[in-house]
Amino acid sequence: MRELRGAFTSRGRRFAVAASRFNELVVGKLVEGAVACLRAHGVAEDDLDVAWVPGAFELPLAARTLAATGTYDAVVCLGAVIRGETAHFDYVAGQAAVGIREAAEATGVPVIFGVLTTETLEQALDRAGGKHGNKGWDAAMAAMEMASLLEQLPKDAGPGERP
Ligand code: INI
Repeated sequence: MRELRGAFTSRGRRFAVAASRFNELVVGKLVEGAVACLRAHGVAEDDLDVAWVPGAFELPLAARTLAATGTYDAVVCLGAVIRGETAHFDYVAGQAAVGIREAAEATGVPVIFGVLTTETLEQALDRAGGKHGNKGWDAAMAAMEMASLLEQLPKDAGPGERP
């Protein structure tokens, strides 16, 4: 039996973060967490790009475009959809989730779902460097783990086209 696990040392790897400006008070903290995590694990400044989109609904297209360049080992999507602020919470959150999964499947590049979906702004802040940690950091960890794991998997096993 072989057991395969992704590693978190990421020196030499390249990552993109797609972040939404909507609820930027929250998302800015998620970005800080993700960037701090990637730097702490050896990712160089030149190997890290952050692209801002208007809202979480736009994350899938940006993520798919970034992933399809073949430049990045993984793409981290960061956003915050807060139910209290919108009647179309379910559409925005649902479409972001589906689109982010599809971006990964279409490209074969890990695209990580780091979108908070909460009832209130307070709950979102709790998860963006507050009492429940920073989900941006967690999303970056998932990106590194998946980049490493995919490198170990047979190259013809996955969907999409690996760059
Ligand atoms: N976008 C978010 O990222 N979070 C939200 O909570 C949100 N609300 O509340 O509506 C939101 N809406 C904007 C949406 O993502 C698109 O940018 C917009 O509909 C244009 O396509």
